[in-house]
Amino acid sequence: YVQLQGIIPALITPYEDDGRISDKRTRELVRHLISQGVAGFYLSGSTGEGFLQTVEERQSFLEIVMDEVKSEVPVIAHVGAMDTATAVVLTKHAYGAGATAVSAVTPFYYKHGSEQIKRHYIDIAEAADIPLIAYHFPDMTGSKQSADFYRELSAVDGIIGLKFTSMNTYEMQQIMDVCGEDFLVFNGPDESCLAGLAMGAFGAIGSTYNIMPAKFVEMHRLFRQGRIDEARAVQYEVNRVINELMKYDFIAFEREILRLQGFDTGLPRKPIQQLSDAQRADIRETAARFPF
Ligand code: HMN
Repeated sequence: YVQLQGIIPALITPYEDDGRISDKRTRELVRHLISQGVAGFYLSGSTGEGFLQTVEERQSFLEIVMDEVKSEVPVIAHVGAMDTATAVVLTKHAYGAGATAVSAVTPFYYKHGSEQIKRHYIDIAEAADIPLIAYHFPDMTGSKQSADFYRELSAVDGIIGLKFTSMNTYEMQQIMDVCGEDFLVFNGPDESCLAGLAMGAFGAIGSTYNIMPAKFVEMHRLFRQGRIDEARAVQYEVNRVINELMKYDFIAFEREILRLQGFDTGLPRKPIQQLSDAQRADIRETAARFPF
């Protein structure tokens, strides 16, 4: 899995102007991001709007990306869903499509006990012979599992790691400590990517890597070389953009930035924020101040 050790965009899903998933725009965005040095792709997660798409759309999007990537970099398909059956269907498909791994957020909306959540993950892991990366995102799912829970998961055959999306790097470290070195933990929050790496994250999966890939790839390289002061300067730089992003829905903001960078990805699906002309102008001004 050493290839996954880097900056992995949680890919925006490019749509046509009429809202259908765009084959052409997807290929263009994927090519561009590979040229910027990203380590792989994470599809159909929060950023990819997987929860606003049909199962068929998620499947066809993965097929387009697999075809464009041609094994140059690993592809992780997020298969998470509220129900186990959907996650299993998506997992079988991802295996057939040749994805490197699947990932699944803890089942959300209903409040399940940890035994049920563990069962959900085991059912996904058993669905196909493809590695599974669990996904901890308590702010979004309302489900917060303990380090002990992840220790049990890490003992399950096929469950190889965790995407950890929370600012609490202490909790992340506690999980890494009990799960052992072979369990790959990926940093979720881009605004504290360097902190996550310093604490031991194997790689980083995030949404702003769609719009600032080269900056984060550079930061990661500096980190690996032990040039921490320089890496920190890059983190400060990207965080000024993330501060601007926080004024908007992050997906709406990133689609607008991508459009200004020459990659039209269409509008996010409702109910995600639809930007007004004034908001577009404000984002254009941000993009001019941070030309990367
Ligand atoms: C995904 O699409 O599933 C993600 O990788 C989510 C990712 O961790 C992002 N978190 C949220 O969307 C809340 C971050 O990349 C986040 O957008 C970034 O740190 C800016 O806040």
